[in-house]
Amino acid sequence: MTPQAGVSWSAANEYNAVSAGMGQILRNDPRDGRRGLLIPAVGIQRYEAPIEGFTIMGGEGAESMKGVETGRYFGKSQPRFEDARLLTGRGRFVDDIHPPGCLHAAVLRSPHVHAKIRSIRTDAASALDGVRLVLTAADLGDLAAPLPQLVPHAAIKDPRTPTPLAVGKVRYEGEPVAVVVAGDRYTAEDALELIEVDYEALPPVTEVEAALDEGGALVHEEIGSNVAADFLQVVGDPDGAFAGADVVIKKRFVIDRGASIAMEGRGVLAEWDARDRKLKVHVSTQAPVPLRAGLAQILGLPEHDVRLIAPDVGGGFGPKAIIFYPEEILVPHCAMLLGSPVKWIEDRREHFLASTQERAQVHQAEIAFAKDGTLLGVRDDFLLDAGAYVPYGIIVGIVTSTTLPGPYRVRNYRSRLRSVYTNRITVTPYRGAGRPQAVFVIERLFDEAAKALGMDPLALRAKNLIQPDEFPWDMGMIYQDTSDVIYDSGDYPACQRTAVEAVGYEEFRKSGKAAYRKEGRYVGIGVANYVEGTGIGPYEGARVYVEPTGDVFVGTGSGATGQGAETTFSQIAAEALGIDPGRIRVATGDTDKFHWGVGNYASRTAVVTGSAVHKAAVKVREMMAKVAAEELEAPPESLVFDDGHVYVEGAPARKLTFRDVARLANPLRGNLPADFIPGLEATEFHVPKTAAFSSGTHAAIVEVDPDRCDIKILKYVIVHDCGNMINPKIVDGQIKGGFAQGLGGAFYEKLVHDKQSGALLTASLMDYCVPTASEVPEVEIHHLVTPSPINPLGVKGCGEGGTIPVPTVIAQAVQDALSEFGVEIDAVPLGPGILHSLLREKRGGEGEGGARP
Ligand code: MCN
Ligand code: SMO
Repeated sequence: MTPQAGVSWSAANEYNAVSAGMGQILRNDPRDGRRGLLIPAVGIQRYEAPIEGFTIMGGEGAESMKGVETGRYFGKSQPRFEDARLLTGRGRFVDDIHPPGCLHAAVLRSPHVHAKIRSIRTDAASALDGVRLVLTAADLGDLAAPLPQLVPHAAIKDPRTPTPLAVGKVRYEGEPVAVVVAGDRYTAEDALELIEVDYEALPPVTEVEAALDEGGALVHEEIGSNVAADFLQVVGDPDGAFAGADVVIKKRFVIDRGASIAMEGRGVLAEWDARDRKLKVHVSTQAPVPLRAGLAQILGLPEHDVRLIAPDVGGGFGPKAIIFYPEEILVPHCAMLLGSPVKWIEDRREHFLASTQERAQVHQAEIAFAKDGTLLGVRDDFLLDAGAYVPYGIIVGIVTSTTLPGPYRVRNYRSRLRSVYTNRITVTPYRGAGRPQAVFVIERLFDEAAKALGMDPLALRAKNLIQPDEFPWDMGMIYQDTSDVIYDSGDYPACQRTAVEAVGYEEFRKSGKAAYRKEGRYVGIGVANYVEGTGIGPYEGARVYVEPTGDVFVGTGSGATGQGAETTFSQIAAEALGIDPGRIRVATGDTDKFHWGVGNYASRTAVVTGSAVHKAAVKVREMMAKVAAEELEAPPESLVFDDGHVYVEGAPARKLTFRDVARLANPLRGNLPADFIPGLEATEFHVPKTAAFSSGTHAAIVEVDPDRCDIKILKYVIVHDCGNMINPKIVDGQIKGGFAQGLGGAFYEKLVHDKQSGALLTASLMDYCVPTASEVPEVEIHHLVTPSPINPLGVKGCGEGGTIPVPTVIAQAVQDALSEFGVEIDAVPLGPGILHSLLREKRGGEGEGGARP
């Protein structure tokens, strides 16, 4: 273990006194804090049982792959099984399901970002022909209570979560105020217009810095402040480090909000069987199992009478992992009241207003170096726009603060995070989840420090990278799942080197840029490193079962939103069992098929669910070996599992099919031993002790047109390390998709709000420009593989790495391209409008297309 100055929790406490008791550290005692953090308020995640009966396999890494023939299916670019369905229009999304007699819900949403509700009149709406039900908070009884908090962080003393329908006040534009159910959506929408709400508009709280002003408007008056949490992590002696520094760079960085814009919006379909008192709910969600547990609890039903199905989900990207949206309670409640199926499908405008968003942060950050370029310390004080509620605790902020040190030897670090309520839709993770901001801050600091030190920015980075022989590297912090931030493995110098060579950095610096200038072109280069904690806890599980036909069923509970889980989990089970993945069927998100798990977010399922699938498959293989060994009269160790057959090594003539073994394992007669267990079935869980840390470097050469203020990416290189790859083609797809979203958040997508009212002006795809195929260039991907030593598959996650450093790299390259103008880019996303005003400022009031330097 790399020696590190420990976390100075006392400093955090001292700090608490200063901040008048608002701040709280995550934990004083590691174990207490961990429990406090993990146990959700309503007991949504019942991880206790699996943890207890669980045998930890972590730590042995490749060791546990022994006895498993590796590389036949695992590691191959097997085409995705789900694509045949998805690409031919046979996917089954929530809105593809049409139960007979289904009614349709529409939600009345607040037009104000902040207002008191004086009164609501619904009689005209109720009287409209075809309307079956109109509900406001007053009609909800106990259900009008705040929704459960997903992650109750100790740092948030008095956390606020939304109520299913607004009670007395609305706190963001789009907040649900009433729900109408009718025979069709048109009628339901018409009825919404007949509901009369008397609002008293309140001053909006929209900018985090202004939200701290004394005497300003409060999102939650009863708290007395807009600060939801004030949280500090301290590593080593940051103040000492700064006191002894030769060069200190201090800057303010601003990252604005972005929206995830999944192709399929959210959707809920609830069917209530009044006779059997069973509820079936289809939800477009990333977290089917916790959602079921929460629904059962809130609606007062036994869990096994609630079936939650996440069918095909057309993108989740984070906001569908929130667990409790108002509609997810309202729709089942209406179905139970009416005894008919009820469906609600989010439209695009609703998606902009009522699906969670992320990114907005303001950092005051500083970095300290010795004059030889040795990194001494980092201090960061940042405000996070939390939106109106904090169901996700301070997860995004913790991820930012723990990601900021990146691949560098940051031995002295202080990170203060204030999570601030605003009158905006709630913030929860969105692909990258707090990391794009962190990378922007640290990488921009490095660039500015390099200038001050007179060093090449990449040489300065290289000098301070954690070296391959320094793992495990303890960052001295606590991660989002309350595990310690301990980097498990990586080769950061190789990542940077590979990217630098592939993009042609030296050549560009030496002559490339000047050559472009001669042609009158403004071209710049950007390079950024990142480290990403993936595969976090608490746990996932899997059930592997050999059908009587010899085919294999794999049940998992983490759901899937397009990542290819059916394919990769098949490959993992196939590898362990020795059967073609095509004969394996994977269930991802149906609580009738597997009812333990947490969800697909934080790039965690390859590591956590994947490891559970592997363990369960290995267990089933052992069971099969026992049965087959008896039949073939040979020791189990001598058996070969190959292409759905089992035979004794060297004697393939006499082989059993999986079907034979399945039948032998479930005999209809015979003298069975007292401890006999029928069938070939095993359930296993995986509990990661710490995250598995993926890493990478992105590098780009970008041309800027200073008149049109547009950019063109001439070259984009991604070096990516997610350990062993289950399916390299899927990993590439994840990286490319992530890159496209990163690029959107770097340059094209911008949520613009009205300055006065705070209302969103870009709530459509006409105004919020998601990049299309013409903006997204081909990327050159290089894989580096440093297997994770802390899970049996040696894998790390890859779902978000494509997104994380993109805004940073684009910002760097644009700044470099425009270096003659002296433009400094300390805010993202960019965009033509912003480039235009930056340039106009520098060109010194000479108006449009002013003088060149
Ligand atoms: N994989 C692999 N080898 C590895 C790591 C992963 O083959 N070493 C495969 C996995 O088996 C899985 C895919 O790559 O098929 C992504 O795995 P992982 O990184 O574990 O991410 P999750 O499955 O947990 O998915 C969540 C992640 C997140 S957090 C966001 S946000 C995001 C992302 O996935 N949302 C997505 N990628 C997405 N892709 C699609 N199509 N849709 C989304 O909503
Ligand atoms: S933002 Mo991804 O669902 O962690």
